Amino acid sequence: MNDIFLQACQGKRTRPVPVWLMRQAGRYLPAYQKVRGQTDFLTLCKTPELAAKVTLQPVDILGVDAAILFSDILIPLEAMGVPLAFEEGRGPVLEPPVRCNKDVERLHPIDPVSDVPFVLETIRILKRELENKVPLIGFSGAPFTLASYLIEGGTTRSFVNIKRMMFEEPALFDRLMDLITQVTIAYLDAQIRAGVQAVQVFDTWGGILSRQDFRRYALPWAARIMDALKNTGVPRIYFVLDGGHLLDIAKEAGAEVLGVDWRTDLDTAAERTGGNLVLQGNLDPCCLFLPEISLQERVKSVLEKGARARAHVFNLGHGVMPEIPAEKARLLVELVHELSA
Ligand code: 1CP
Repeated sequence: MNDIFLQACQGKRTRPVPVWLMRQAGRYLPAYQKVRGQTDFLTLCKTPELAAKVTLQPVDILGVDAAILFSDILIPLEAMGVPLAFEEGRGPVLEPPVRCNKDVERLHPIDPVSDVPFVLETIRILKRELENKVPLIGFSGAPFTLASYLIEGGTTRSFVNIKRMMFEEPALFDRLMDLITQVTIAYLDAQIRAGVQAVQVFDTWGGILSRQDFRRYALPWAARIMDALKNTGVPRIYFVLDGGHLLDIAKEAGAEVLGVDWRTDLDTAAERTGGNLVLQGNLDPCCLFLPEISLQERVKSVLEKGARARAHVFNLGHGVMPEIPAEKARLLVELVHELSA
């Protein structure tokens, strides 16, 4: 079994450095587009044979050192009682949004076995088909990020509704965050029981907060999730997009691996977190538009800076974009392996 990803998560400096890519399954891959051409996104997430198929595509095509379950962070929110749709060009829509006491009252905890059986079945299929070739990563959104989708009703630029609830009705915000956290713990725990070998918690919008507000309105619930999963022995990765100013605080959540986006160099990140954490990242996804020779220089630089951390898992600083040529993503994986061998 290729377990360099798990070894690095546990703090071992491996040769080569393991690499996987956030959103490694997706529209930049012609093989994914072929499946998506016949199925809408939510149906794809809810059809275990298809979700497993697209999960495996980047493992075969790119040669990455880990697979990540194909699903979406918004799936458990639908199971909590908020209708979810993905509209072409508009992104996710969660309607009606959660804004007042009555809206929070309508939400309910989930039993993953009966409410999201397709996720657990996808994991079981993947465990069979991967035959331990590479480890399987499970994931969830972080409570602050999930709350932002619930309260805003979709993607936002201003975050005015979530911040309004934080500041006008902190007790209601806390109650909503408690419920989301309870759901997320049950959801990740079920994924681990079904067989995932690491989990990543995506805090895509945590980075919009100041240090003071991140500590009050995001960290406690992320920390509760990490703490609840501690005894599973499965490595926990916490990724806060645009979180360079928050790294030392994010560390307090207790995950063994911190994801870092491209805005903060990994040597700086290692310094800010005391040098004893495993770091994951952090090539700017747009560097995949560079010609090979320049891409090679960038990969070298990320590897050199990543060597300052306790251990390093190579990744992009955020997800692969649909415009990236699949061949460049494959080249990236090859370069990481060659240059860190
Ligand atoms: O058209 C399509 O095929 C749908 C595009 C797509 C895909 C491929 C969406 C819609 N989600 C996904 C899969 C997905 N989402 C994965 C799969 C595993 C992998 O990495 O290969 C993962 C881990 C996610 C996680 C996710 N979904 C996040 C966190 C990570 C990140 O990118 O910051 C977020 C914020 C979402 C919400 C989401 N899902 C999809 C869209 C368009 C959005 C909205 C993003 C936004 O609000 O700007």
